[in-house]
Amino acid sequence: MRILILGGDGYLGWPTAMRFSARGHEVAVVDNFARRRWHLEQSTDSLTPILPLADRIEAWRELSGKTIECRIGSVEDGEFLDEVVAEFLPEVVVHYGQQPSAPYSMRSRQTAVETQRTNVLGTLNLLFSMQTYVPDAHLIKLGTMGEYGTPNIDIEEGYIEIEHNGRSDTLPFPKLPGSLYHCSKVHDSTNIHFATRIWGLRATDLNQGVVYGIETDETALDPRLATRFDYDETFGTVLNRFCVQAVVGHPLTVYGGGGQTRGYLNIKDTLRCVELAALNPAERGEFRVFNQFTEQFSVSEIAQLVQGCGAELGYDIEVETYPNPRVELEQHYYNASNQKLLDLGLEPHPLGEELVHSLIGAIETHKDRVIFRAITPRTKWNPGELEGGALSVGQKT
Ligand code: USQ
Repeated sequence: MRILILGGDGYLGWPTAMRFSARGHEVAVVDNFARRRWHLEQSTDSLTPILPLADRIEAWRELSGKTIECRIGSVEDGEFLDEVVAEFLPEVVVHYGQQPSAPYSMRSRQTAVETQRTNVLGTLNLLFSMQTYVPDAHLIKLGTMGEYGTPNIDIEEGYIEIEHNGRSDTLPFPKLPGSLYHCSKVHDSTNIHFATRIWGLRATDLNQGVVYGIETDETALDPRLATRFDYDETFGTVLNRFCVQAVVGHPLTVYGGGGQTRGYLNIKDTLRCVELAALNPAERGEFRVFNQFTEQFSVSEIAQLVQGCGAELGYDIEVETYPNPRVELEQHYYNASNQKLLDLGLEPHPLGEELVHSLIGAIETHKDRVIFRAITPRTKWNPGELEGGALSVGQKT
């Protein structure tokens, strides 16, 4: 297949590009290096040294004998996207080209506007480019489990059957996003669903949980193929952050009560899920939603796991409760369905001691690159510190 990957220089985009290329697909990547720029602006960096995109692609060609095409530009630029889509004529578009951080979106009005402009307008541009040039292509969009929030009912995969005043219908599952980043993903879902219903496009929204891990089959081939690994308060996800904190002797930063429960998955499973979606496309006019995670954990459970595994490796790890900089429920019901990807053949890599040990080992290799100041949480959801934030609306705990 001809597969276009937007955000192909990122944590997930680069390994995905190599995976499809390794499987013999024709791959082109698009990136505007926004993630590298955001790091530069806050004087932080990936823990793993990463090569410039052109050098990574060259290293991949040298090692695998396969070519990955590359276009530099922004998804917010509709003319650029039209050119890329019209020229490459993809059969599958994998869209990771977004601002992915909840804290970044909550830092200021400027970063919130940038997040929604990049994410919402980028996806809208893409929908128009696909409608015009490749209406039969399959859009695989990275959504987020955070679109649903933490409702006091079971979370279904995208839709819920509702009975109301004696009538029933299957409708989009209600959304309670927990940051302006998560809101951008909800807006995207609405626009994509619209484009499938009205223009007959085909799309799969992968509502992904929190991703952890550093290694995929392809990144392990050579250090030049490494993907980025963020641990700073803005772009680092919780398990990756805790493992770095363990190695550098920083107390684990559990926000608030630690009962916040989310779906999690290994980066290796992300690649498999995207591959399964590509191999089993949605129908014309179908907006398919898969919940993309393999297990559920609370933040405290993640901290305990890292503390225990670290102890076995000789680390004396403290777990510290930080005043929660976010407005989120710290004790809540959480039970989300994730059956659809399993039905397509996903065989999860469960989170356990082996993974944490190998993650800590990989981090130790780059320990001298850790920027200590980047770890402490600083971005508050509500700088005014109002009691009982708006997120409690609709919650019964
Ligand atoms: N948390 C801590 N301590 C930390 C960092 C995070 O207690 O040092 C807590 C947060 O308060 C939150 C949970 O851990 O309750 C998860 O936070 P996270 O930063 O790992 O993940 P999140 O902000 O939810 O966002 C990440 C990705 C995002 C993706 C999302 C999936 O950055 O792109 O959409 O995970 S989900 O969480 O299901 O919405």
